Amino acid sequence: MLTLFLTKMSQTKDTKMTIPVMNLPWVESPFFEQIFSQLNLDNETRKFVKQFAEQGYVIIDDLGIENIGEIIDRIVNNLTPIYGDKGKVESAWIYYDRIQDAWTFNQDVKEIATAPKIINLLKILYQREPIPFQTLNFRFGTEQSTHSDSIHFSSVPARFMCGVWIALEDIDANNGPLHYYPGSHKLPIFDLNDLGITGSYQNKPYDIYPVYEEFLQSLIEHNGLEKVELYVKKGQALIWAANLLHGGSPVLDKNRTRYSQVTHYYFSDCMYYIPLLSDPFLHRIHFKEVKNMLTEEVVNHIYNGEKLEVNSEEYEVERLKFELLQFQEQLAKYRPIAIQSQDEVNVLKPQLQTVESELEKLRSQLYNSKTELELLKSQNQVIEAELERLRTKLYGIINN
Ligand SMILES: O=C(O)CCC(=O)C(=O)O
Ligand SMILES: [Fe+2]
Repeated sequence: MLTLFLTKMSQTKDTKMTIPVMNLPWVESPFFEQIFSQLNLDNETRKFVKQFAEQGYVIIDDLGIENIGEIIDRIVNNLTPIYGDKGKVESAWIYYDRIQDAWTFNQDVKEIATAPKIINLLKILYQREPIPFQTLNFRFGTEQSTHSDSIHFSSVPARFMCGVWIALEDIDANNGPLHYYPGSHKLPIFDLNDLGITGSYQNKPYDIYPVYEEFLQSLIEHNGLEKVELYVKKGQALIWAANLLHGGSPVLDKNRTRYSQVTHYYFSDCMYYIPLLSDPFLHRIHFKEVKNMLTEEVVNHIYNGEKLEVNSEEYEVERLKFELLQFQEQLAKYRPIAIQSQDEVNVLKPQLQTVESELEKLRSQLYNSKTELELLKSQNQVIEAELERLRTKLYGIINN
């Protein structure tokens, strides 16, 4: 099967093509129809390419792997005991029902992710070397809201990324099928900056992620996009384009599993980064270290053919510096207030002391007055008794 045919063609002098060679996957090129019409492809390839270019996805009935049924059963059996854990296992991450990069310890997962048939199909679609760089294994439907993988994994030039999703058991409406919106890959790629949000240096980017998800829902409604759920049999697969909107539908039957495996692919000769955490115009790009499963090597970042040194840790250092700066700013803001408060305390303290001694004086005056009052009261009683005695005496005299 023809794979990397396009570069050769566009370089051939005697070709009729006068089509600009663009920094875009040819299946996403504005010149796709012209390129396509001039290529001599067999019918099967034509159908495959056209479906992907127009719809942004294609369903693959078999991965071309012998004993695929046994391989899938082994994956399910071997991963089942570790689902539910949380933590890092060598280079893999287990997060309850999601295992990231099981390919690093499970040969069967890797075999599916690097299946030669898929690699060849991706070469046809992208005309560059596919780089399988991440696997995700799920045991239940993810119920993940609709998104474009382009906000998580992007490239320069854009759109050199895709996902391949394989059913590890039969999927129907009840066990949380994958869903997607045919043709949505043709929309512009949106990131947080398009929504007026600065995403870089976020400590918890997923706190702001719902804003993006809600935006996509509005976009879908506004464009009248149609949702399709993927009901496939064990072993069938779906390839989706970088910007195809997709997600996980609700799990209607909570007793059902939905074993599945996704591989994310980049393509050679690009720069790779995470838009969700980047603001290129603030010089903040979260470059991604990309390890190619096929070679087990970290790939080069390349810009227009030129290899660039990219330090993925630099971003983290800069982010921490930024955080420190913010702390310092807060400190600078509150310090004068604190100093002022201290000054005020210093002024108020003697005033308080004066008031307190005054209060003490008044208190003792009050005490003295009280004793005086008691004294007068008892004198008064003596006088009144004397008066009463004299009064009685006087009445006695008068009455006699
Ligand atoms: O499997 C799913 O439900 C969604 C997976 C997904 O969105 C992805 O791996 O990019
Ligand atoms: Fe995704």
